[in-house]
Amino acid sequence: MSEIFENIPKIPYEGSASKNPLAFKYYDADRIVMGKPMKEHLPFAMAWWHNLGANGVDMFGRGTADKSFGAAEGTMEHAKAKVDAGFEFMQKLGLNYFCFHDVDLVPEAEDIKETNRRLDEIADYILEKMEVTGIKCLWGTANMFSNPRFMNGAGSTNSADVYCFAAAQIKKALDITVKLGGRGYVFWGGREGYETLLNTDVKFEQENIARLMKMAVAYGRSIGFTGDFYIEPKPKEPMKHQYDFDAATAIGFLRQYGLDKDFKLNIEANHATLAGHTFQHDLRISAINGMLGSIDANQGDYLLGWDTDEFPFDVYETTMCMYEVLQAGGIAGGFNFDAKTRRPSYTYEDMFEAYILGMDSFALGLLNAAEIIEDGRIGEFVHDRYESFRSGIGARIVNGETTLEELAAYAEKMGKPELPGSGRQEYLEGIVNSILFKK
Ligand code: XLS
Ligand code: NI
Ligand code: NI
Repeated sequence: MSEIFENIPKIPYEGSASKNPLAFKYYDADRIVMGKPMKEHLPFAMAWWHNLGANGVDMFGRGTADKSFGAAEGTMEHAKAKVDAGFEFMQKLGLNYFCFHDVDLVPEAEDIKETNRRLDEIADYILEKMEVTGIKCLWGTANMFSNPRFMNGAGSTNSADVYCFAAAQIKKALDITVKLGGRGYVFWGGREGYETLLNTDVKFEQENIARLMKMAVAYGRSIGFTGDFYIEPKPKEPMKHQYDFDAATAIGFLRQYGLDKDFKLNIEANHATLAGHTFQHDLRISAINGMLGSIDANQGDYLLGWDTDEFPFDVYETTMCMYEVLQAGGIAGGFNFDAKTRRPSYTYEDMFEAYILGMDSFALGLLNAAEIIEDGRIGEFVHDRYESFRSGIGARIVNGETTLEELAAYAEKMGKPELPGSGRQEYLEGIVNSILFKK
């Protein structure tokens, strides 16, 4: 088979002094960090939709990038050309995983039976490539937000017929995910929300979403899916208000409907910041609840209020992300680059340079986070900050041995507590800088 990215070699690691745009500066797959090679800490995945589909189209203009890969778009030849391009791309970058929506793989037909036939055909084709290359599937999902039928959502729609259509898509997407050995299955509820409460029964819609997820879990387990289901929280866009607002909201929902044993979260950086949180915040909330499943690795723009899906560049962010991941003992999922090149970056080289940036930013994040942990000053500070709860009245509170009356009596006797000790934020931020920047 002829090469698609003809002038692009396999991307080597050359170190931080390298000026070669098509080389890794920090991502050294086999370098051992805290006892494990980088590639195991960082199971990177290619997002089929952005990398092989997004052509830079926006609300003001048509695409700038050619993603036809030599075939007419909307055909099965094109679907196969995307597979060829995708596997060549992943191999050249040393990416070991990919993620997909059903409609990223094949053009949707008028009749779902025909769409499903096409999905079977492409899945066989992908499987052959997986066997030859050793590349694996990180997760699959069904696109239940683009087609006009989903204008009012999928699980949250007012139409029982549309709900059944959503079920059919999930069933098939699960079949394909299982066939390709996917580690996870994602629900991103892009249109599971509302525009106005004047026409919406929120309670009913949320219950219906839970019913659909329960059926998905039952079906998935019945066909041998042993991985995690994920909710990918996002507060808004495309809907004004989305039900899976952030990690805390999604965890509450999963627990309320008894879905928390089968589900974890897929945390996307840009979604966390849209919710008014840091990326690190949503990772921490997921991790402490045993819900940190996978990561959509991208970044937003603090000046723009939408999901810009940029490639990770901000090394403070990737450092804090990896600080959370290392402390959580790693993740069962991976790091999916749910990111696209900017509209004026329309060449094949741009596609590679974008992934190199993202992978290098996370490699730097990993190295920095490992050093912060090994340095120990920050961990020790946090530990010491709660010292007053390790003995005396504090220890008795933690052990559940006190009553409110007793604490009130203790306070009265004490008179006035001392100030709780400096938080020393500036000192701690200085430690982070001294680890990040060694001039
Ligand atoms: C959109 C989401 C989407 C999910 C998969 O904002 O990030 O790409 O990751 O449906
Ligand atoms: Ni997103
Ligand atoms: Ni995403």
